[in-house]
Formats: sequence, structure tokens, C-alpha cells
Amino acid sequence: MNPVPVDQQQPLVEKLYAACGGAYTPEQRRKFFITGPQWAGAYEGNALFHAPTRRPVGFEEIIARYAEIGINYWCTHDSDVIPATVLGKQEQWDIVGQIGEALRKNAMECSMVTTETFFHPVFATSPASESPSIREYAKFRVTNTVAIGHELGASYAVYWPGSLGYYTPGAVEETETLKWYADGLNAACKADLEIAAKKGRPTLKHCMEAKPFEPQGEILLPTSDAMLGFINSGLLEHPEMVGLNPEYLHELMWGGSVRAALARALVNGKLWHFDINDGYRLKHDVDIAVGLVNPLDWLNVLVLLRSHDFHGPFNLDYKPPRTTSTHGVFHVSFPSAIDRFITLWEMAGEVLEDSVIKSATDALKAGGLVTSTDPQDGYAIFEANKELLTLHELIAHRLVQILLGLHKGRVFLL
Ligand code: GLT
Ligand code: MN
Ligand code: MN
Repeated sequence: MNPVPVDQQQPLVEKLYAACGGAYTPEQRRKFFITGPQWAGAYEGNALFHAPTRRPVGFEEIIARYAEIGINYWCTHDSDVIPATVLGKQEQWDIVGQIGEALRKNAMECSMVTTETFFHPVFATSPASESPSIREYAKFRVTNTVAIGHELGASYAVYWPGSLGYYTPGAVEETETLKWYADGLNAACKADLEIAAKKGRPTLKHCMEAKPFEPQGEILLPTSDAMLGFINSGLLEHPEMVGLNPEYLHELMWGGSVRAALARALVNGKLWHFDINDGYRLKHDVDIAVGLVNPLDWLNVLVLLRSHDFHGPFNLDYKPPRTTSTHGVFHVSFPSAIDRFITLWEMAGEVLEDSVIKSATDALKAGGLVTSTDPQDGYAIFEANKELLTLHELIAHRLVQILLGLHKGRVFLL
């Protein structure tokens, strides 16, 4: 093949994307509570060792592109859209007004707001620094975000504590730091109660998000489980207002089972928001788009969520790879991510309806017939159940068949 001239590259990508076949329509996509973050669309491909590969994209363009794709909801950090120097000032409210207009124009809603407490140099010692002035500033930032959220009609606030930790051991006292972090969340909840009452709106759902490593050397609340412990620690004045926003990759990063982490959030009644993406165990926060690395695990995750009636918000917190162009971000990356998610969601429905899996699960729950009269005879009980337990592997086989579409007629021919 000859080198492809620049002006023929987008058409080629479009042609091959269309050749992949089957895309959901924007109307079909809009049936899901899928949210598009400002920072995902605006990500320029930069990192510690990476120069940007894409041009800056503002909120007007991102909101318009998301709307075309069929994403109903938009979310943002405070400082994604408002320069840190004007936060809390009249200029902020002018920008919030422009955002509101862009959302209305595109029939979009703001679902969630989050405070950046990790990038600004003031947060080098975390939002729960030993310095009272830094902690007061952090309180200003989170309460200001709550006010912005109410103004934009959001229902959720997310907190990724970012640099809540340390580089050098012994530099911070952990119990004190956690208490100070709780003070920040308490201030946010208090402000929320006041603003919600004044505006006649429900309070926001405040969702904590854990990440096991990055950006600090050691993180004080590294997992969703650590955060559940924190929510129930007695440090929060309104634990009922605070839940979780687990991220798929962040649970994988520490080597855990994402599905088990979500199950623990569910039994605690704290699975309120979910960041959907993909990546690799025990590695960096690469934020690859949903289903590109671990589709079978994703299918299993969605089976759990569907069977527990969790219908979102599903937040597309991923970074389009820096090899994808700005055109590619909105014409391939986002639509394909959403369509993989919906496909996996539909497959999860098929898993829940599948007669093989149903019969196998029923049989496993019925257990084997024990004929021994001694209920303490472990060997007899083992013998009575042992043939049935092969069904575990059979269920896994069936899940892979559903993932590969084998249950719909693809056959192996000799
Ligand atoms: C940051 C983090 C994400 C979080 C964002 C929410 S901040 O981009 O890496 O996982 O969801 O504040
Ligand atoms: Mn996230
Ligand atoms: Mn991440």
C-alpha cells in the first residue's frame, strides 16, 4: 500500500470504522445513564513523559460533540472549566452561565461536579495538609464546587483525594490527616444542606473515589474498601450523604477483583457512581476505554450490576490514547467505547436469561443429595456434592461462549 496522504486519513478511518459494522444510534445510547467528563474529551495526550498530541478543546465543543454522539450527561472538575485564579469570583459565575447555556442548547445535563484537589501547587501536601490555611482553601474549593453543582443542576459530587498521602514516611501523622480530610467533606456536606434547602433541591450524592497509587508515594485511602471504613469511622458528620465512586481500573491497579470490590460497595449500600474504563493489573492509571483489555471481566461486572439493578451513572473516565487524533476522539473513541459498553450490558442480560447458566446455578444452590445420616461427616458431604461442582467451570465456559457469540450459532467444524 502507498503512503496515505493526510487528507485521505480521516476518510480511511471513517471507512474502516463503518466496516466494523453495527453502531448504536444516539437515541439508543441516550437510554443509558452514561456521563462524559470534560477532562476525558479535553485530554491532550500529555503525561510525565509525554508531550501533548492533540489541540485544546473547550467545554462548548465537548458538550456539542457529546450531544451528537448520544451522551446525555456531562461532568467536570471545577478547574477544568474555571481558571483557578477566578474560582469563587464573579467571573466564575459568568462561565457557569455560559456552561448552562451550552448544556441547554444541546439538550444536555450536568450530572456531576468534582473538585480538583491534586493538580494545583497548593495541594502539594494534600487537601488535608497540616497547614490550616491550606485546609481552609480546600474547604473553599469543595464548598464552591457544591455551589457550582447546584447551579448547574448536578446530582453528584465526586472526591478523588489525589495527593492525600506522603512521599516520605513519617512526614505526616495519618490519623490526624484523615480527620482533617473528613473536615473538608463535612464542610462540603454542610454547604450542600444549606444550598439545597435554599434552592429547594435535593442534596447531592457525595461519592469518594479511591486510587491505590499516584500521585503521592503512599496513599492514605488507597481502595474503595478503605473508603468504606473511612465513611463508617465516625469522622464524618453525615455518613449517609457520602458513598462511593469506584473506578474499574483503580480496583484492578491494586490487584483486586473489581467485581468483588463492587459487591462490597453494594452490600454496604454505597455503590452510587461508577467510573468505567479498562487497563492492567498492578500498573499505572492508563485509563484505557472500557472493554478493550478485559472484556470477559467487564461482562462479569455488568452481570453483577444488572442483577442488583444498578443503572448508573456510568462515567466514561478514560483517556483516549495519544495515538488517537482529535477527530478520532469524537468519531471513533467515544462512540466505540459507549457501544462496547452497551453491547456488554446487553450480553449481561443474556447471561442472566441463559438457561444453561440458570440451570447450573439452580443446581449448585440446591446442592448434592447427602445420603449419609451423619451431618458432621465432611468426606460424605464432599462425595455427595463433588460431581455437581464441575458446573463452576461449565458456567465460565458458557460466559466465554456468550462473549464470543458462540451461543448464537457459531460452531466448530471438524
Ligand atoms: C483524576 C482521576 C480520575 C478521577 C477524577 C475525578 S480526577 O482525573 O485520575 O480517576 O475520576 O476527580
Ligand atoms: Mn476516575
Ligand atoms: Mn483512572
